[in-house]
Amino acid sequence: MKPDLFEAPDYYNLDDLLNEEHKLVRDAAREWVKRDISPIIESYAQKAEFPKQIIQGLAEIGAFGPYIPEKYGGAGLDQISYGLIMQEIERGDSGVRSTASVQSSLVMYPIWKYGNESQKQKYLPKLVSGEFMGAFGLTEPDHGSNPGGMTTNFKDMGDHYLLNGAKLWISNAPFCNIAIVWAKNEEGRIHGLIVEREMDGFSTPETHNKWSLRASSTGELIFQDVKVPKENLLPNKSGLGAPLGCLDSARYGIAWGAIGAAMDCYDTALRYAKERVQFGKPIAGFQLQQKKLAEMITEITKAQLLAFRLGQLKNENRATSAQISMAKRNNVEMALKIAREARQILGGMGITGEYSIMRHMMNLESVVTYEGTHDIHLLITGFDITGLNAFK
Ligand code: TGC
Ligand code: FAD
Repeated sequence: MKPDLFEAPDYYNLDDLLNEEHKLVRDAAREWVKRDISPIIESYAQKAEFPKQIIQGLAEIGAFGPYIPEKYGGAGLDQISYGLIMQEIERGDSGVRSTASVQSSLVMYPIWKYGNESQKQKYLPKLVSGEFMGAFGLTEPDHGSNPGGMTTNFKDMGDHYLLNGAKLWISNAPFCNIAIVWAKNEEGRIHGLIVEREMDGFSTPETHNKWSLRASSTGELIFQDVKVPKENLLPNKSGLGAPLGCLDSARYGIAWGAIGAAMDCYDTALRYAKERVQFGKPIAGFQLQQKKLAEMITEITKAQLLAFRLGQLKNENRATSAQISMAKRNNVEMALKIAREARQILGGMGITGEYSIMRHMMNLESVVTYEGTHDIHLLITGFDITGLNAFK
């Protein structure tokens, strides 16, 4: 792969809106990606393997639960810092950002928000440091966009719960130490359970042959009469709103992360277009290529503004789920379109692993599907503005 010459585009001087802490956190993540991700990521994606050695570095740049309070080992950062970290990591690779998103928003967040004090003390510091890695099991083979229909269930056996069922498409599953599993009790109410790898009857087979997120490890969570101690139930929230609340946090991070992938594609295409000579001049001098590049920077700038404003609203606890859906949907679609256009600017070179663009493009096909598909987020906006629910 070519050396990482990335220069972040900031067409509207958005840096002026960031405070010193934001810039420090962002720059540390940016440097780490340049040093520890860019040189290795292509080969891990080619061999479809998660680079486990990066877990320590992710912990050191604060990528695991950056907003978790210091008393649980977190950095206590604000939501804009969280977004900036996701942006920088996804500039390197969406799969690496996935690992950090799941750990932060889908494992630490529910323990922090719905767990009791002893669960927080037991798990959060180990998740912050990367000693424990987590997975989040919501999706099932027959229930993807409609998680409320899940069939994974647990029965009260007096001194423990008995868990049965299966989850599919679970990021981090093959190597997780714990999984937050959403399952129905005997009354059909959804609860979150903390399932530990060592529990008998729990297995996590890996999903192979993905063309997307190849450097991220994806698998199943299978529960066959798993005895879960009663103290592993998250006591402070139940119902579908509990997992959906975690998704709000993860979708917010993705809205920022997608900007990183788009920035990398744009920056690569701009540099290439200025260097590549055809018909006696750099292809950047042709109007058709300028149109592509000008539209890219316009869309990136709009996405940056959307994410920044959403971050302000999140910091004030005023961001609605529908606003988060709009940003996730818009920014991922923006990044996917930019990846496709950038790939064309590089001509044949664009399909090789010498450049990051094709890997970003393939990754974004997952990002546009997980955490709520492009269609589902449009319907969430449709419901919000009309008051009419297209899901029912
Ligand atoms: P609905 O009846 O509308 O709602 C059920 C209850 O949930 C509440 N609610 C929310 N609460 C918090 N945050 C949200 N975003 C919420 N949206 C809804 C709602 O108020 C209600 O509460 P209550 O108290 O009245 O019961 O539910 P529905 O069954 O009609 O479904 C709605 C729909 C389709 C929007 C939702 O189910 C959905 O978002 N589907 C998409 C599924 C999805 O996003 N799955 C993601 C799986 S995790 C993943 O992909 C991780 S990838 C990680 C990575 O690698 O980065
Ligand atoms: P389906 O729900 O079957 O949808 C298929 C198509 O139908 C889509 O185009 C969808 O938009 C459309 N559709 C569905 N319902 C409607 C409707 N009402 N109106 C119009 N169109 C509709 N899940 C987890 O729980 N944890 C994870 O860690 C996780 N990681 C993932 C990692 C990867 C790489 C991938 C690919 C997925 C991951 N997922 C995870 C699962 C992901 O959230 C689901 O794939 C996603 O929610 C869509 O579900 P589905 O694939 O079953 O598609």
